[in-house]
Amino acid sequence: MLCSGLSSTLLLGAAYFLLTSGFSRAQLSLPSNVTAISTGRVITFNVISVLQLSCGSGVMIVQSVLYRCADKEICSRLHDLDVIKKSCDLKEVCEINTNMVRTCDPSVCTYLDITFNCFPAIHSVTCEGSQAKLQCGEGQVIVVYWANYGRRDNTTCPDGNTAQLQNVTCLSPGSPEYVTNRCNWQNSCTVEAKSSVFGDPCVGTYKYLEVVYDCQESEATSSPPPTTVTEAGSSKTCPPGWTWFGGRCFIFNSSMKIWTDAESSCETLGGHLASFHNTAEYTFIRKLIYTAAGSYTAAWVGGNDRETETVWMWSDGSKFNFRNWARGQPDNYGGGEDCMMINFRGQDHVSDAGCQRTYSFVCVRDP
Ligand SMILES: *[C@@H]1O[C@H](CO)[C@@H](O)[C@H](O)[C@H]1NC(C)=O
Ligand SMILES: *[C@@H]1O[C@H](CO)[C@@H](O)[C@H](O)[C@H]1NC(C)=O
Ligand SMILES: *[C@@H]1O[C@H](CO)[C@@H](O)[C@H](O)[C@H]1NC(C)=O
Ligand SMILES: *[C@@H]1O[C@H](CO)[C@@H](O)[C@H](O)[C@H]1NC(C)=O
Ligand SMILES: [Ca+2]
Ligand SMILES: [Ca+2]
Repeated sequence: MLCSGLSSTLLLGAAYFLLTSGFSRAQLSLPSNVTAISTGRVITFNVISVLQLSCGSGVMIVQSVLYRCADKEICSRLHDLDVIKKSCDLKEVCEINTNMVRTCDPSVCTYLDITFNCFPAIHSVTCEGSQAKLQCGEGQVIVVYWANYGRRDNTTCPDGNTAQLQNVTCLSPGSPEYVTNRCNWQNSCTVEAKSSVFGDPCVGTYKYLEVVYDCQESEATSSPPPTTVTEAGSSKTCPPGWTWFGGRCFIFNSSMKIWTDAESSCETLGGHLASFHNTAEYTFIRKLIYTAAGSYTAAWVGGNDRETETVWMWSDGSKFNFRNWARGQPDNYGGGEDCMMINFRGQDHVSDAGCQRTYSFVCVRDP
């Protein structure tokens, strides 16, 4: 399949059309008065097969996907934009395999150019059967932009057996209204990710609730008036230097330590090495590192199987439900890898590593 010889002006027009058509089909949008805080662009030559798009803070909407081909010709396919939007829209970080999306002739079209906008919002994911907790900082209120109870890919909430992950077009159109009514203008709120609440849009599929929301200063929101915070402890603040997320405080420390010394260092500060229990927390921790270090520096977190091989625990004692290990991990390589690290070689990659290695680390504590 060779590239068409469209001029770049024509092609950009086409890309815009594809964007608007793909948009309504996927039912992903933000209110039109929410403005982008930044734009991102990833240009890659065809040597790279896995590409990460990331909004340092906020969620993305992919705008265009173009291949640049020999003799300055440009190639674009509806399919590619759809695939990338499906994986990335309204997420903070996403990974795409360029082999999956390449429909233009790879021998002629040697680089891929993706543009996206970043909007100020939080993307929360809660697996079926659990309770979503949306929470804003002190003096802030929740504004819900979008929600879906169902399944849109086969990698989020992978706990079900494979057959329960097959339907990736499972949408419940009533979700935004339900979550908005329940949570808007509150400082925090909880929503059960259950079919008894949303109805069952696809029987036999293991579902999850996604909510995209923003926290806005309550003074800035004129009507309806924000309700008073009644939930005890929901709006405590973090000590200086710590960053609040989902009711806990996190800090990145760039000093290189072996895992046990890193854990002791966190304990000295009233906490433990960080734990995470959903994609939002994991993504937040990566973003925290990126913000502090300027790159996705490799770091220790609290996961470990030091006590009993293959029985993973968090050092803060919270329930260990993590499963999205990097491919082939944890492998207890060489018979002695009992500590969890993230950002291996700067990648979105969680693995077990030898506890005597030294890495930077992330601590968590209560507000
Ligand atoms: C966007 O518009 C809606 C009403 O259409 C309004 O309630 C909301 O406050 C606006 N948001 C911003 C960020 O201006
Ligand atoms: C998820 O979908 C991809 C692409 O459609 C497929 O290659 C992969 O095998 C699927 N994984 C599972 C667990 O079903
Ligand atoms: C997936 O679920 C939707 C309901 O949300 C249904 O319309 C669709 O037919 C299902 N697709 C498959 C492949 O089962
Ligand atoms: C990082 O850890 C070291 C060693 O425990 C400690 O001296 C330092 O204060 C920590 N830095 C921060 C920002 O907490
Ligand atoms: Ca081990
Ligand atoms: Ca390993």
